Amino acid sequence: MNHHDVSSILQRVRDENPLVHNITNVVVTNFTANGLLAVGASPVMAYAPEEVADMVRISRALVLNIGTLNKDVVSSMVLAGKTANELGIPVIFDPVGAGATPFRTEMAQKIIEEVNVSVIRGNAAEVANVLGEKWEIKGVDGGTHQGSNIELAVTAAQKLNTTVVITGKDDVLTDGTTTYLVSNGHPLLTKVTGTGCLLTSVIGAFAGVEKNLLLAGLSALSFYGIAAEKAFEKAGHLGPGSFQIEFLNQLSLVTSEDIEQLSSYKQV
Ligand code: ATP
Ligand code: TZP
Ligand code: MG
Ligand code: MG
Repeated sequence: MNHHDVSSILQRVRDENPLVHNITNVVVTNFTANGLLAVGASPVMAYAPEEVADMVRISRALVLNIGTLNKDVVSSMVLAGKTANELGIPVIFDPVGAGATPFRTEMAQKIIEEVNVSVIRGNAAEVANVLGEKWEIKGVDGGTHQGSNIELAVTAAQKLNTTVVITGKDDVLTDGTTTYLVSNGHPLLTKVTGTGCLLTSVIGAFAGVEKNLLLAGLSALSFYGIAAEKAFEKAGHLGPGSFQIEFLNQLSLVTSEDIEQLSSYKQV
C-alpha cells in the first residue's frame, strides 16, 4: 500500500459522492450530516423499520451507532445490517458507550452477533467491552486503562473477524494480520462531541468507494487527523467552538496532495 493509494481515495469520495446511510445518535446527527457533506459524501439518516432495508439498498455504506440506543432502534439496525450483508454493502459499527451500562453492552454484542460488521470503530474501552472484557468507561468517554491498544485491536479483529479501528492519541487500524498506527490528529478533537462518531461515518464514506478496508481506513484516518491539525492552526487559539466550525471547513478543504505530504502512519 503506497502513499499515493492512500491519498487518492479522498478524490474518489468527492467524485463518486457516496450515499451513506446512518442510524446514529441524537447528539451527533446534525454534525455527522454536515461533516459527511463537507467531505464530499451524501448523508442520510433513516430509522423506521418500514424503510431501512429500502434505504440500505440505494446506499454505498451503512453506519450503525448506538450512542442513544433503544430496543426499537436496535431492531432497525439489525434489519438494515442484514440487508447490507445480503447486498455486500459495508457496515461500519460504532459501539458508543459499550460497557457503561449492561444494556449497551448487550445490544452491542447482539448487533455484532446478528450482523456481519465490516469495521468496528471505537475508543479502547468500548472495543474491550464489546469483546467481553470489563474495561472502565465513563459514559461515552474512554476510561484510564493503560493496556496496549494495538494488542486489543488485533485480538478484537481476530475474534470478531472484522477490521478494527481504536482511536485515541494514535489510532490503531488492523484486520488482525496487518496493523497500522496513524498519528495525525489533535487533542482538541476530544473537546468537541461527536468527533468519534463523525469519524466512524467518514470511514463509511471511504469504505463506500474502496473495498480494501485497510486502505479505506488508513486514508480516512489520515485525512481526518490532517483536517484537525489544519483546523487547530487556524482557529484552535479561539477555543473548541471555533475549532469545530473550522474543522468542518477543513474537511472540505483538505486535498489528496495534503494527505500525500502530511499523513503520518506506519505499519507495526
Ligand atoms: P472518546 O469518547 O473516548 O473521546 P471518541 O469516540 O470520541 O472517543 P476519539 O478517540 O476521541 O473518539 O477519536 C476521535 C478523533 O480524535 C480521532 O480522529 C482521534 O485520532 C482523535 N484524537 C483523540 N484523542 C486525541 C489526542 N489526544 N491527540 C490527537 N488526536 C486525538
Ligand atoms: N452521549 C450519547 S452519544 C454521545 C453522547 C455525549 C456522543 C458521543 O460522541 P463521540 O463521537 O463518541 O464523542
Ligand atoms: Mg470524543
Ligand atoms: Mg465515541
